[in-house]
Amino acid sequence: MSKQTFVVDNVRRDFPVLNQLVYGKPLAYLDNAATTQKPQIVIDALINFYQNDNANVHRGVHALSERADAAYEAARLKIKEFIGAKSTEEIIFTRGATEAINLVAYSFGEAFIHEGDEIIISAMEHHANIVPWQLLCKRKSATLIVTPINDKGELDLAVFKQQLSARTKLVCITQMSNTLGTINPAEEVIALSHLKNIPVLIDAAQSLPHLPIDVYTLDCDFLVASGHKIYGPTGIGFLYGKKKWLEAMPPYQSGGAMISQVSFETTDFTHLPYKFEAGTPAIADAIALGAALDYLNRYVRHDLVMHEQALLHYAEEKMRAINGLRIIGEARNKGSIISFVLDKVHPHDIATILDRAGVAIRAGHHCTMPLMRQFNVPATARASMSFYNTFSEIDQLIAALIEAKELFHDA
Ligand code: ALA
Repeated sequence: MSKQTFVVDNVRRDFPVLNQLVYGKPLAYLDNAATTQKPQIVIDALINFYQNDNANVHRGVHALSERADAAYEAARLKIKEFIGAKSTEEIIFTRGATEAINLVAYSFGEAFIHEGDEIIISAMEHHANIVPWQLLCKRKSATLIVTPINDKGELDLAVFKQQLSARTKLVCITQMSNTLGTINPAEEVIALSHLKNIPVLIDAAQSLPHLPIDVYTLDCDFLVASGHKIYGPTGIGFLYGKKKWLEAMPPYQSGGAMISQVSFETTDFTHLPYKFEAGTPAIADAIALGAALDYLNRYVRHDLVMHEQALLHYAEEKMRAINGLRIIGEARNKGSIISFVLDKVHPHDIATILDRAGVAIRAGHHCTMPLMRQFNVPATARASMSFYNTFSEIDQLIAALIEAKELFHDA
């Protein structure tokens, strides 16, 4: 299919929510790492499903059920193709990246983690890629090992290499930090781990919206992502897993749809991917996630990435010129996320002042409390850009930041 030329003003018209005033100012939505806005095609997919096709999947023979089933499975196929998986059997729908990680922690953990084993994560992980492993280690008397990062927010690969051992049974690393924007060298992490036959889970919740990913080339064993961060609905996401692992793993949740035979004595489970999809799934949301991927496929991904990178560099340069502003996370390879602190102004106050200027950012620990401790800050303010953002929105952000600074410094 031929691709459309990327023109930011045209793209913005596809996202109705962007066209509004907040406190009388044009909305500059710069909280894309928390959740992205939805193009009309995604909103239409949700409406269309409930208006015309609503039925359960894998159960009925009536027309609506067959339509729902076909659209749900078409969405799975779109994900498979979007990430370059070999088969739709390797794509499990989940509520999001968090549930996908929990699935692996429980199921892979049940089968393959034993007393004395080690699981490696990095110091920049989101709580969703820390806590499930912590709980698993507790259940199994295993040990959680943390790979450190340097002051720029880059993974220490030399230490990582030393940490890999015969005890290591799994490596779980984010491909792009939601707080620092750091893009980790996932290929190297995976290659180093595979040299010792250690499987790797990649948290792509932040990277998938910003980087073209091909799981086949990447050769990761698992990859997780959330729909709402890639222009789809909330409450839907997926786990990619190599078939050899998914087949060897026991079910995570049990109930309807994941069985082939049930008696009161015993149950046989059905095949992939349904073995891991107990109960009625988020059907409309899965279909709308497929629509979000259709939307991205209209463009050359590289063009979207280049625009986001240009916004990132423009914003960073302007921010560096503000006295007393410190950017947290200065990795050489970064996605379009900027965490920062401003002398004498609490991040929550920054976010509140910016909000009054129509600029939406996030302030807090961003579900990365250990990272806040490393950088010795209680919280940061965070601006995160998408391809639908503009340079004038960055100017709006910078003007509001200067205003915030003056307000507090003159006080
Ligand atoms: N993980 C999301 C964020 O970084 C919620 O804001």
